[in-house]
Amino acid sequence: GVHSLQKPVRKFPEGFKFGAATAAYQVEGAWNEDGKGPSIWDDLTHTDPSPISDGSTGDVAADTYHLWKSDVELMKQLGLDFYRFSISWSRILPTGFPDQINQKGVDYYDNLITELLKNKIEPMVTLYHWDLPSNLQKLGGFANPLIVEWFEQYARVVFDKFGDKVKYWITINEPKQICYEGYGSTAKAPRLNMTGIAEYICAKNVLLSHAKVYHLYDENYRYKQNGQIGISVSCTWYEPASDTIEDHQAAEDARQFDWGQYIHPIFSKTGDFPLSLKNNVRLRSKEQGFLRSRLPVLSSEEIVYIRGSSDFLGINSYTTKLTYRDASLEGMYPVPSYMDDMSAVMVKDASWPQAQSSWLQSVPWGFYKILTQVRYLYDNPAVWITENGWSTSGGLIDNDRVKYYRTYLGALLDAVEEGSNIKGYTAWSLFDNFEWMSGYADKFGIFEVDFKDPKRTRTPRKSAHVYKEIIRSRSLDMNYDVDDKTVVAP
Ligand code: GBH
Repeated sequence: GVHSLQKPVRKFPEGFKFGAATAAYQVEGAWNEDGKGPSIWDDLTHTDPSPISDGSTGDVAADTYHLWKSDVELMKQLGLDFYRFSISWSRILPTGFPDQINQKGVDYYDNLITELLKNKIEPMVTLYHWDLPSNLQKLGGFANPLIVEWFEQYARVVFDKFGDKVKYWITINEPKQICYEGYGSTAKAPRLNMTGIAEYICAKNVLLSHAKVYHLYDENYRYKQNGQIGISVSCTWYEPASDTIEDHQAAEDARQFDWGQYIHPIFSKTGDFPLSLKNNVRLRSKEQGFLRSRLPVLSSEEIVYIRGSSDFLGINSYTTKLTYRDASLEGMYPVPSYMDDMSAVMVKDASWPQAQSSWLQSVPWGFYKILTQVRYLYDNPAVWITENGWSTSGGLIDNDRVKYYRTYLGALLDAVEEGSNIKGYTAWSLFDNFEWMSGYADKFGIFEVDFKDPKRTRTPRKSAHVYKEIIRSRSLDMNYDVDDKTVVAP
């Protein structure tokens, strides 16, 4: 905002941490090596690749399964304080269950973690970033309430193996994307498309799975392992498209569906799903002839069990949408469905800078509003920005990405200066990777990866040089410049 223009060089607070992130299926490759079992993403890409824009798979991806050691060297050169990555559940437990523990999978993560620590880079580990073991999906995945036990059993193995070395845990990456995109639509595996039904069953089960593993850690591991555990929620800012009450309500509904659905039960004083979400789904369900709301009830025990079950809030934030209400659009969404329950229309603004990913526009003030709302609504929780980043179609001179990072970090500093309790920031992504339905076409890396090269050569982009300087100086200098020649021909 205005502040960033006033001060060309701004310091980050004492102790603020900088990291970069990846996720197992998006970077590891080695999909069936050394005893790894299949996941729903192996199944999707192998059985019906048609929804993937370039027909690609994560079979090899950025090959971090083999390149972890030189990758840590790159992270060290970049100066990262921490590296956020996820564990592939089926690499550790090929069947999904703890009857078989795959020692080679354990060794892989153990080597990576040990190498990170040797180089003074903290591991921040996500337990689940969308790659459910295939067997568990056959049993219904997150639509089966037993997922809570399965997830706990998996987490137990992980805490036992790595908990002495890992001090930052994230249970689940982006519950809404798991539930709405995977179960309530076809946007992500398992593409269940049980609109208006499965995404809400999933929401309850995801929240309980998260809370179960939080309590497991809190009661059985924290006293000896002394780490912190939280959840990462994707937060888009929804800005009313006009000043009408209707558009303000539409934007508020969109926020509560998108992230309030998951943050409110954990971080609000009262717990439970947000009232507006409960009301919207209950009214629509009734109109449609359902005997109960399609949004499952959380019992008073469950509300208490979920409330407070996080040491910090992980925020993944990328963009902003204009939001309005339009009664004439009745019939636009399937019935029943999440989109129909929300009945808000979300659009882009042609004046905002556009990334390679169609959904992604640069709106730093929207990021500021997210951070301010979270501070206000949930009593200023400890926040880690666990993802933020920009996609291009390629190239090493990524001035648009540099600008995106700088302006978003400026917005973050605005929020910090107003009191937001933000502990750290994570660039998505360290490497170009398998960008889900966009395959390898949307490139998010601050390091380029050459996917045509069997060696998967990595090259730092201009943004990596700029990020390195931000980390080194612990400050944001809008005038710091990197000569393009040093980027292209180092
Ligand atoms: C993250 O999700 C993921 O955690 C990560 O794996 C992924 O690679 C990264 O972002 C980049 O995509 O506006 O209706 O078109 C980001 C989640 C994805 C949520 C796009 C909103 C747009 C839906 N966001 N999605 S829409």
